[in-house]
Amino acid sequence: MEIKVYHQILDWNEDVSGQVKETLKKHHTILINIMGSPGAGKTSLLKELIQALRNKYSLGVIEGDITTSIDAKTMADLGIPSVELNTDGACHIEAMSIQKILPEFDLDQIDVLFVENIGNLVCPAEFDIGETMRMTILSIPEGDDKVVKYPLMFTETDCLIINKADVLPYFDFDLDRVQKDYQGVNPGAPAFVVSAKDKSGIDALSNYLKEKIDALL
Ligand SMILES: Nc1nc2c(ncn2[C@@H]2O[C@H](COP(=O)(O)OP(=O)(O)O)[C@@H](O)[C@H]2O)c(=O)[nH]1
Ligand SMILES: [Mg+2]
Ligand SMILES: [Zn+2]
Repeated sequence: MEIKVYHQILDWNEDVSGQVKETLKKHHTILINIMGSPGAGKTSLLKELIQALRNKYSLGVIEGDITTSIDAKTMADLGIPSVELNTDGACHIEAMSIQKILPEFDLDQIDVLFVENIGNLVCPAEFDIGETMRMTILSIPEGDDKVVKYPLMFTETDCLIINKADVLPYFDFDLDRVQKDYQGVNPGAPAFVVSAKDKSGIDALSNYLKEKIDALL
């Protein structure tokens, strides 16, 4: 299948995220911004969430990548409308690019549009891309000090997903510490411990998302 590729636009326009929000609202589409380090499991979890949600909602995906179409192809292979946003090396996505890509989707037919942001724990959190909600993924091999080291990524989000629970026995990763640190920077926000590999915790996460989506749609 041929993958449509867009290149990132970097003209600064602070009104654009507001315009994206307006467009999405008009079409009753929710945009979910998925953030986390390279390799945290963004694509793997998105695949699981698509399977869990696709019977109830119509879905679409924008795959941010600095060069390749690998993740966009994964989504297209699942039969989900999918467009790649190629940032040509840039380390985050901006709203201008989302605005340009939206016409690729028949938004009246899409309830939830996922955006897999560029793998990076720093600047994606600084840019409002017009999203309705954000999810931050941290995986166990990355270490349990990341919430305190990269606070913005954990403050400016709606929920934390701690992925790769299946490898917890092999790492000195203090789950309680991470949950506590997260509550410290983002009080009351939910955290989910999951594994995209053995599927543990995926039901709880998808039930939370269904509740959120139903309340927002
Ligand atoms: N053991 C384990 N490996 C995982 C899990 N989730 C993802 N991976 C692996 O981690 C690597 C990176 O995953 P990917 O979804 O591409 O991460 P992304 O770069 O954040 O999109 C791949 O080799 C996945 O198979 C998990 O829950 N447990
Ligand atoms: Mg990926
Ligand atoms: Zn950046």
